Amino acid sequence: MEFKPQNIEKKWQKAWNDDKKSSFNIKNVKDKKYCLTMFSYPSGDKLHIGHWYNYGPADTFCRYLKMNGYNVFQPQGFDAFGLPAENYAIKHGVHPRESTEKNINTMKDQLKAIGAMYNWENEVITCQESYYKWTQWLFLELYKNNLAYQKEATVNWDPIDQTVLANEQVLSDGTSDRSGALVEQKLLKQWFLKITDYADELLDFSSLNWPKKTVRMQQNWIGRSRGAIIEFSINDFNDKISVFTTRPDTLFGATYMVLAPEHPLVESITSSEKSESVFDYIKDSKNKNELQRMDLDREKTGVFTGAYVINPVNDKKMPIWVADYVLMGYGTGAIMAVPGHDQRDYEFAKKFDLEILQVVNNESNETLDNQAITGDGVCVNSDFINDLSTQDAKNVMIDWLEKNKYGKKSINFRLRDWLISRQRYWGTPIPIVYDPDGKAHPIPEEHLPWTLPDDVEYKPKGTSPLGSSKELIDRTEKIFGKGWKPEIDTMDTFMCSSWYYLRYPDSDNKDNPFTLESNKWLPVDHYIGGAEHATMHLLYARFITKALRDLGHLSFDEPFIHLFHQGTITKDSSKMSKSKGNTVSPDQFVDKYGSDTFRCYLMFMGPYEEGGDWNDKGITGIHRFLNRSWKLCINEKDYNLTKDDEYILNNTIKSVTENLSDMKFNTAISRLMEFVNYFLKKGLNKKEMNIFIQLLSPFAPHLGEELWNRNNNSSVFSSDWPAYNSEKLDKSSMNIAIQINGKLRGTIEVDLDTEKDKILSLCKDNTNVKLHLDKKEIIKEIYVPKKLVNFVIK
Ligand code: ANZ
Repeated sequence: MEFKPQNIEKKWQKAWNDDKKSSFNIKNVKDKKYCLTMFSYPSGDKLHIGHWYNYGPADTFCRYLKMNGYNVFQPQGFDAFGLPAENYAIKHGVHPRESTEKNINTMKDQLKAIGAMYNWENEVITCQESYYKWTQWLFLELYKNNLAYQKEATVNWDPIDQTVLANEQVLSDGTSDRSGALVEQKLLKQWFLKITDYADELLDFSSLNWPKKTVRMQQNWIGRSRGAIIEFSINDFNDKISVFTTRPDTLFGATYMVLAPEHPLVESITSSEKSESVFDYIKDSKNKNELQRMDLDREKTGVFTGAYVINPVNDKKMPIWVADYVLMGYGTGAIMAVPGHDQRDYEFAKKFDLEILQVVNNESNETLDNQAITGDGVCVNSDFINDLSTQDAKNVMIDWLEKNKYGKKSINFRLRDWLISRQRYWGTPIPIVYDPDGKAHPIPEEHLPWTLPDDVEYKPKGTSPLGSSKELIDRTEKIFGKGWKPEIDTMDTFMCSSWYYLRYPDSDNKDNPFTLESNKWLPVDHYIGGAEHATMHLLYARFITKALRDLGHLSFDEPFIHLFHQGTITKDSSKMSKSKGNTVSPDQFVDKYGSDTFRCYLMFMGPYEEGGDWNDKGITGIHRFLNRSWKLCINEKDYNLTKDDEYILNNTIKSVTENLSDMKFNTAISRLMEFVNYFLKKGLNKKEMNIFIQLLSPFAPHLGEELWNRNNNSSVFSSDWPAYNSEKLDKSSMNIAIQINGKLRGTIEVDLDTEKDKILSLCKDNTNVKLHLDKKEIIKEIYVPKKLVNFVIK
C-alpha cells in the first residue's frame, strides 16, 4: 500500500473540524492555551508561502500542546477593512464588500488545505457590522475618557492612497509603508488616540517573553529621554521660551536659541526688519517632511529673528534663530543650541558664524577644530559645575534650576499620539456627529453600529468618500436634527486589529464586545507573526489593552505573553511580493506532494525565526521521508529492543519534545529522520510504532492521523504525548567501530568505562578483524575515544 496524501487529507480535515466543534470546551479555561497567529487581511492576493510559513508551524505547535493535555484555542479571522482590500476592489471595479467577501472565501479554502485545527466557530471578520459595532464602542469609550481627541496638526499625507497616515506607517526613508509614495506634510484636523499617556508603562516589558529585537524597537520608538526643561526670558518681552534638553550640564555653552518654524512665538518676537526673511523661511519649510528635516547630512538652513533670550546662568544675551532642524512635535519645539557639544548646532554655528564654546573636556582631549565634542566628560568654563563629571553636573544643574525657578527635571518621549482617522471609504465609520455649530458629539450607543453607507463614490479623491453619501447625511439629520452632520472619516484598520483578540472567545456576543467570562481566555498565551508589526500593531494592541484595563473592562495588563516572529521566506533573496512578481503559490506543491510534505518542508528549511530563500529542490527529500515513515508504520514487528534501540527511542522522544517546546521544528524533523533511518530495516513493535506516530503527527498531521487510526480508534491528537524514560538515556555501553587502514571491518559494544588498552585488545579479538590482521605488522593504533579504533598496517 502506497502513501497517497490526496486520498486522506479531506477526510481528516473534515474530522478535525467536526471534532473541534464538538470537543473544544470554551468553558474549560483551567488548561487553556490561547494560540494566535497574526490577523490576515484579504487583499485579493491568494495565500502565499509566507502565510503558510506562519500558519503551518503554528498549528504544529498547537497540536503538540493539545497532546500535552491543554485545551487549545486557535481561532482565525479576517482583518477585512482597509486599504489592501479597498485598493483591490477599485482596481477590479467591484464594491469592496463584494470583493472582500469573495477573497475571504478563497483564503478560507486555502487555509483549510493546511489542515490546521482552527476554531472556525469563533471566526471574526472586522468589516461585519457585528464586529465594527464594537470597534465603534471602543472608540467611544476612549473618547468619553479623554483618550480620543481631535486636533489640527501637521500630519503625514500619502498622495497615492489619498489619506493621512500614522507616524508608524511612514518608513525611515520617508515613504509610505503601503503605497511606497513619498509622504507629504499637511495641516489637517484629525482624530488621535492618546497612546502617549501610556508611554512610560509601555516601556515595561517585564511580564513578557518577547524577542529582544522587538522589545528594543518598541523602546526606541517610544524613545524616553531624561533631561530638563529650562526657561529663558526673552529680552524686552514678558514671554518666556522653554526648551527641552538632555544636556543641562552644557548650559554655560549655550550661545544661541533655535525655534521650530511652527513655534507659536515666532511671529510675535520677530523684529520688523527680519519679518520678511522669517516669513519666507517658514513658507519654504512647509515643503519638507520630518525625515528630511532631521537628516543629519543636510546643509543647515535658518534665519535670525532679531530677538534675544537671556541665559539664566550667566545673563548672556543669546540670539534667537528659526531653523527647520528643530521640530515642533518634539520636546517644546525650541532648543538651546550648544554648538560646542551638539553636531547639528556646530554645523549651524559654523555656517552662520555664531559663537562656539567648549564647556566639556573629554578623556581624549578632543578639540573643536572640525566637529562638536559630543560624549561625556568633565565640565570646564562652567563656573559652579567646573570639574564635575557630566552625570554629576546634570544633577547639580537641575537642582540649581529648580531652586532658582528657571526649570525642572523632565522626561520626554519620542512617541506621538496615534492618528487614527483616514480619508478613505472602506473602514469603520467614526461614531461622531457635529451639531450645527460644528461641535462634535459622540453617537449614543443605541445607534450603533453606525453603519458604513453603500451609496458612496469610494474611489479616493483626497476628501473623505463618506461625504458623498446622501443616505448618511439624511440618517444623521433624521436622528439628530436639521443641520447636524456626520463625521466622514473612517478609522485606520489598525484600530480593528488593536482589540480583535479580545473578541474571539466571545465572537457571537450581541450585547457586549466581550465579557468577564470570556476574558478568562486572555491574555493570548502564544502569538506568532511577522516582525514587521513591531512598532505598529504590537504597540497599538498593548496600548488598547492597558486603556481598557484602566476603564474597568479588563483585568490584565498585556495582550500577548509569549511572542514569536517567524522568519521571512524570500525568493531569490528578495521579499516575496506581488509587485515584484516573485510570489510562489503553495497550491501547486500541496496538490502534487500533499499538505504534510509541504508543511514539513517549510519547517525543515531552517530555524523558524530565520526563514530562508525558497527553492523547491529539496521537497522530494521530505516527501521521501514521509513515505519511509509510512512504510515503517504499516507493518508491525515483534522483538525485544536492544539497549541501543531503547536509547534511540527515548532520545528521540526527548529531543522532539524539547525542540517542539522551543519551536525548533527543523531540528525535531532531523531527529525523526534519524529515527526512521535507524529503524526502517528492523521495523517497529506496536508500542514503539505508536510512539513514533505520536511524535510525527504534529508535523505531518494527516499522515499521523491515518497511521494512528490503523491501530487505534480515537484521534492521535487526543492521545497523551509520549514520555521518555531517562534511565534509558544513560548509555552504559558504547559502540566502537573498528577500521583497518580506514576501512570498516567490524564493531564491538563495550562498557562505557572500558580502558583504552582493553578496547584495543578486544578489537583485535574480533573475528573479522583477526582475519584481516593475520600476519600483518601493525604500525600504528589510533583510538578516537568512544567512537573508533583504526589499525594502520603495512
Ligand atoms: C542642548 C544640548 C547640548 C543637546 C548637547 C544635546 C547635546 P533626544 O536624545 O532625542 O531626546 N532637541 C530638543 N528638542 C528638539 C526638537 N524639537 N527638535 C530638534 N532637536 C531637539 O534629544 C534631545 C536633544 O535634542 C536636546 O538636548 C536638544 O539638544 C535637541 F551637548 O539640548 B540638546
